[in-house]
Amino acid sequence: MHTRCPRQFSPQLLTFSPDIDECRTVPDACRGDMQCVNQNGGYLCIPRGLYTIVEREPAYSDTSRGYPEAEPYPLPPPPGPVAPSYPIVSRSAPCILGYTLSEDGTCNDIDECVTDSHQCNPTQVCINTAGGYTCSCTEGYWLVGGQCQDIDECRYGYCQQLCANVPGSYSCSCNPGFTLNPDSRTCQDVDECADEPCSHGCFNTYGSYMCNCDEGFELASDGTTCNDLNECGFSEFLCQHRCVNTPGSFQCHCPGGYYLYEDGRSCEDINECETGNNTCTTAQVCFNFQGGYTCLDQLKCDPPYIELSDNQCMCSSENPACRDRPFTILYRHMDLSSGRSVPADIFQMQATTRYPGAFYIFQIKGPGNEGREFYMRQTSNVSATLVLSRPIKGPRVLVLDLEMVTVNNVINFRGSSIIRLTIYVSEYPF
Ligand SMILES: [Ca+2]
Ligand SMILES: [Ca+2]
Ligand SMILES: [Ca+2]
Ligand SMILES: [Ca+2]
Repeated sequence: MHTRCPRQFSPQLLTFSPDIDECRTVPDACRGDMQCVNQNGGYLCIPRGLYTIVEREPAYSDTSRGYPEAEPYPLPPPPGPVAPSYPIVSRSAPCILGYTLSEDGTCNDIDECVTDSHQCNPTQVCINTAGGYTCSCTEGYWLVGGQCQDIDECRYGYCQQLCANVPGSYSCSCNPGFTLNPDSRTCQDVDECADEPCSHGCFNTYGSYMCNCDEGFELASDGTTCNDLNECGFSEFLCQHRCVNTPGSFQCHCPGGYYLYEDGRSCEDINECETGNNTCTTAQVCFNFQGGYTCLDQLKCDPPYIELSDNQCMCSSENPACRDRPFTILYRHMDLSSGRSVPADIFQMQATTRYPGAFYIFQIKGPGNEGREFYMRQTSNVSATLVLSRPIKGPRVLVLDLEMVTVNNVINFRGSSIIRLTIYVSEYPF
């Protein structure tokens, strides 16, 4: 029988015409894990392992699908064989299978998809081909047992972090601290520090970030703000006198009469007599002590005493009024820190003249030692030490008369002299 169909549309003639094997000639005809299967007049890309041999026209084509071709992921086991579909046509038709005779006598391809003469499964999509048709699955589905089933992309690790499978597709998302890349699959760390979430320092980390604080601050429980450290609360010994907390630091303060030493913590007495920052007149003598100073008036000896030197009064033995009075009164000044540990030797006195056969008695006389903070300890025949025996609290000014009695029994002599010691006790133990 003669047909007037164009030669190139005749499947019978195609069978005999030399087909080009694109799978051999075209480099990378199929990408990824797709296997190239040569066809008459073309080739197919199908997932590897599904078919080892494809005969004639396959019952389905997967070339339109993007996933398995683009992404080399493992695939499920191959489905069962699918019967090729051909339209049923009358043997008496003048055209070959799949073609129909038109009014002008030519054979035209039957669009089985339009004429509804295909046998594609309802889940499948019919694609018309020259002389036949194929049943295919839409994107996101694959053929399993003749049915198009959703590909569970999550099962095959399409997403780097979080995956949600949906019919025909999937969607990736990321854990907190990550953002989805433009490829919609991989995730990248968010640089949270770019938004300056920390009140002080910020360190970006993979999947998170960390705040830190400047010196003198500590991280609050919210992990981002910094609270001042109250250094003064750490130790009461941080400052010698008073600690004042400041944001990020602390400051030591000293009482009046002191300056803050260069260590920033201890207090040193201001020597007002040396700095000149005092109110003493030229007639007075400036006496410095811990935390203050005093101006000593020029010595005036009360009669019958007469002035012997700048700091000593004398009562002449020739003066009857001087009988039973100390021969000399020597004026001395010293300072003493409050709370000084006891016992402490604080003052030494010594006989300056030694009479043959004489001995000496040292004692504290008069007011000034009512609290019995002091006693005299004789250290030799001619010397004694004033000992502080009880803690003493300032500010106080004490005046002690330290008496040295000279006794000479050979010549029946008894006389005394006094050191009038003024002690300035500071308010603070420094
Ligand atoms: Ca899916
Ligand atoms: Ca981060
Ligand atoms: Ca502080
Ligand atoms: Ca001073």
